[in-house]
Formats: sequence, C-alpha cells, structure tokens
Amino acid sequence: MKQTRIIFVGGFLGAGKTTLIWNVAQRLIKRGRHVGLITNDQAPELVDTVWLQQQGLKVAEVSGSCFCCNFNGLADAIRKVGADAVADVIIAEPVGSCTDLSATILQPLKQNRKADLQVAPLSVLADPVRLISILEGETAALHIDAAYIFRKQLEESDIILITKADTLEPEAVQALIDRTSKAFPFATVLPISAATGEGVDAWLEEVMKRNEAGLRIVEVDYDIYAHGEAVLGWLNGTVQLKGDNVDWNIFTKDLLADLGNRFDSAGYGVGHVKAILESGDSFIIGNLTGKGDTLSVRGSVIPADTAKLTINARVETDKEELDAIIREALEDATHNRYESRIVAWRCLQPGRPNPTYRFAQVV
Ligand SMILES: Nc1nc2c(ncn2[C@@H]2O[C@H](COP(=O)(O)OP(=O)(O)O)[C@@H](O)[C@H]2O)c(=O)[nH]1
Ligand SMILES: [Mg+2]
Repeated sequence: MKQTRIIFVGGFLGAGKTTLIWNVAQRLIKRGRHVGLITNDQAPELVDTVWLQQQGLKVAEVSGSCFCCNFNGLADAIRKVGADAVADVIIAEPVGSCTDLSATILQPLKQNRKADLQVAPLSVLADPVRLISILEGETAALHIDAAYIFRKQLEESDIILITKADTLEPEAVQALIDRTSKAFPFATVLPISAATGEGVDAWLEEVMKRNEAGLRIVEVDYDIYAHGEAVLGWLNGTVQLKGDNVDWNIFTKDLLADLGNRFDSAGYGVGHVKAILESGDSFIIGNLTGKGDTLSVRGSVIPADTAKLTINARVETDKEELDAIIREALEDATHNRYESRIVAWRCLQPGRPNPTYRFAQVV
C-alpha cells in the first residue's frame, strides 16, 4: 500500500503556521508532489481555509472541535484529501491553542495507520517575540494558563521552528536558536521565514526524510490546559457587505486597526484576530497577533460594490464581550454607509479538551 506522509505543523495562534503551509505546499507541488491540506478549528468559517482555497489548494477542514477531541474527524479529512487529491503529502494545522498532540494524535496514528501513513516529526512554530518572552519566564502578553499551553507545545516538539526570522537581525536569530536549544535540548531548532523563503527547504528536508515522530509525551495538567483555552473567547463570522464602488482595502485596514485599539484599551490579550475580505477574484487579508502594533495586511482588491468578509478572533475575554466588541466595530465601520448582512456567526468559549485517544507511552 502506498504510504502518505503526514506533517503536523503546530504552534500557538499567530505563529505563522498557515503562511508556512502555503509556502511549502507550493514548493512540493512544483516538485510534482500531490499535496492535501487539513485545517482545524473550534468552529466553521475559517479564514485560513478560505485563504488556502483562494490559492487553489486542496483543503479539508475539521471544524467544531480540535483534532485531538475529534480524531475521527481528522481520519475523515485524511481520507478526503487522500482520495480527492490522491495526496502523497498531507500537511495538517492543528488549532493554535492545542497541545498534547504527541500523545493524542501522533501516537495513535503511528500505531493504527502504519500501513498507509508515515508520520513526520512534530514541528512546532514559535513567533520570536512570544518565544523570547516565554524563555524569560514571562507570559508573552497572554494569560498565564495560555502561556502554559505555549510552553507545553515546545516541550513536546520534535522540531522547533523560530518563525518570522526576517524580522530579526542574523545575530539575534542565532542567539535565539542557542537559547531555545538550551531550554528544549531534545528538539531540533531551526529558523524559518515563510516571507523570504529562508530555511524552508532545510525544514522540508527534515520532515520529508525523518521518520521518527512524536518522540516524547509530556505531562499536561488538563485543568490548566482547559483554563488556558477557556480564557480565550472565540469568534468566527462571515458578513456580506454592500456599498457603492467602495475601497474595501481601507475598510478592512480600518476595521482591524479599530479592533486592535478596542482590545488594547480594554486590556484584553489577543491570541489572533484575522480577517479576509473577498471581492471579485481577489482578496485582502489582515492579522493581529498581539497588540495593535502587530497589525499586518497583505493583498488588495479593486473598488467594488460587494464584498464578503470572514473574521476570526481569539481574544482573552468572554464570548459575550468579544461578540459585542466585534459587532460594535462592524457597526461603526458600516454605519450609514454600507449594508451589512451576517451570513454566519459563531461565538464560543472552548470547552474542556477531551481527547478521543491519549497514549501514555511512545509507540
Ligand atoms: N514577517 C513575517 N511575518 C509572517 C511570516 N509568517 C507569517 N507571518 C505573519 O504572521 C501572522 C500570522 O500568520 P499565520 O500564518 O496566519 O499564523 P497561524 O495562526 O499560526 O496560522 C500573519 O500576519 C502573517 O503574515 C514570516 O515569515 N515573516
Ligand atoms: Mg492558521
């Protein structure tokens, strides 16, 4: 039976997982590989899925629960991209607030799917700004229990990727690699930039060739883990917009900047706020990965009457408050100027993680 290689790309919210997956999928396709992608979220209407599909990639989404708590959903998605795209490489992005993947995903796959899947080393991505704070014993501007999840992700990794290397000086990159290797001596630590492509092939080489995966199972306190997830309100929404020859680029930037201000002034830590606006054949996508000054936007659309906005927010406040803030910001952005119609809207507080499987030992 043909074996499909499956690569899990984990790491905290906003670390750069989706951007890297997109970059790598393109490289693999150029090399003649058939690639299938799997995204994952607590709720449907995922910006990542919309964006990856916009790039013409084959994507299956597991939504409503994380991979660990919906192992069968993951198995279905594997079947789907395996069958539809005849994938020989599958890249899967677990929810950014998920940890314990070695015990709950990698070991069960290694044991039960030996015949058809080759599991690659578990790669965990870390945003350098957050990583430095964690290495200093701080909380990366997150609730202490969310920072616990961040640390557990690193502890269980086979490979740690320091992302966004383009934002640091080369000496700073090397210093951070050294510090990270010291703190997590079992992991291979590599720098990477999905923006410039630096380090991408070196990482790809590791995950395409190495067969040992999930070499460690770490102890995870599920009470802290559950609380670390529950401090984040979660909102996924899609809104249809209508106006008269509107510059939707300005609209998207202003909306995200306004949201950044609102969260900062309320003192709510941002896990990730992401929005994609589609109009015609093009799109603009913006991200906040912390305070308002982390706002980054790329892509653009030409002025048009209609647009579709998908927004995902993971912010340290309760879901009612998150819901109210985002509705208010949308109301202010559209008031008296544009029509807006909500087509999907889910707001939730993640429940306690309850994995389908949890292996106590490495298989
Ligand atoms: N400068 C820089 N920014 C990046 C890089 N990779 C991702 N980002 C940005 O980081 C933010 C989060 O990226 P995303 O891939 O959505 O993260 P995810 O939540 O882990 O999937 C976005 O604003 C990206 O543009 C990189 O290599 N360099
Ligand atoms: Mg993502």
